[in-house]
Amino acid sequence: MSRAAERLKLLINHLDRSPAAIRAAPTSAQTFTYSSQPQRLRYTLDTDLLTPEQRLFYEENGFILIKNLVSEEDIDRFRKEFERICRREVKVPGLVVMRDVAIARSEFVSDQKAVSKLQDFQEDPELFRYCTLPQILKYVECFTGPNIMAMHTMLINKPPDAGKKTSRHPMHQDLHYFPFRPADRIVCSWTAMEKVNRQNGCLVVLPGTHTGTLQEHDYPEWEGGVNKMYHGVRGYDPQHLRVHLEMEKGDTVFFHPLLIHGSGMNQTQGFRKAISCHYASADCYYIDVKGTTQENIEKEVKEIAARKYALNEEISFKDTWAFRGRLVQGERVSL
Ligand SMILES: O=C(O)CCC(=O)C(=O)O
Ligand SMILES: [Fe+2]
Repeated sequence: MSRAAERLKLLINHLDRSPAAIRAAPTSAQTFTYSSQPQRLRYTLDTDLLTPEQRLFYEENGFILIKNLVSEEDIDRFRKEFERICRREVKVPGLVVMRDVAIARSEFVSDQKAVSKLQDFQEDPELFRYCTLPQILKYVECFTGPNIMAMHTMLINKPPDAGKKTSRHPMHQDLHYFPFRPADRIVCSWTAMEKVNRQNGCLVVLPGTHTGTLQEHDYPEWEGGVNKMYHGVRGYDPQHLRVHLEMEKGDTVFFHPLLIHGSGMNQTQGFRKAISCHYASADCYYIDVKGTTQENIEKEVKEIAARKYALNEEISFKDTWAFRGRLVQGERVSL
């Protein structure tokens, strides 16, 4: 048994007697109970990186925040590359540039300001470097295991709200977008590119919701409009504890794809930036989403892909993922 495992065993035995001891943050009533039969850890793997306390925190809450993980220098380089893309100085194959509904509809604004999100930057060597940073992959491995695929990449440039609250991101579970499983071997890393807080629309999470199931998602009925692909979870308990993840530049949160999360309005004049990647174990497998709550997103993604790649024949939901995914560690087994 490794040292960490030994420590963990000791800790769990200890916890059986004092459950309150490691509750680093308040959580709702559901989830982890400390019985005389220690529960198996199902959301984290035994690597030597996470402390027992960190593992238990993720098991119970579905996320973990690591301070100061990405250097200022790296973040500044990502920001510069983002600006080059906005100025159209570089052309990146496959890149999706999204514009905020309110801003895109308003009178002329310079390109940089209209961009609310970049997606699929796997062919941009500078931005994709984020997905390969060794200090990130070391954490990712605790959730995915050693064979790691970078499946989905985003740089979010949350614009100042134009008064219609369209800068909000509705509460959702990222697994809604993914036709691969198992969910427990998928993790998102999300790094603040500047200080994020409630004023500029930090992430909001509902701790413990990763232990639930995938819910039905759809466009929320918001008066000001909703950004494309920003589906929201239909029914969740509005009374559930919410945690606002206020972070400094370089801080990184890792979270489970079933964790219900979103982000609030950006009430500042600045563009709140974050960079993120969804990783999955290369041992994951694709599922058929026919007859599931994911049928609506499958339809939308297929339509967008057909237009984007001007294809005559239909592209499957699975293929839209299979060709965007990139191996970043280990062996490409199945995805
Ligand atoms: O950065 C944000 O505002 C949240 C983005 C998010 O959760 C997503 O795009 O899935
Ligand atoms: Fe998300």
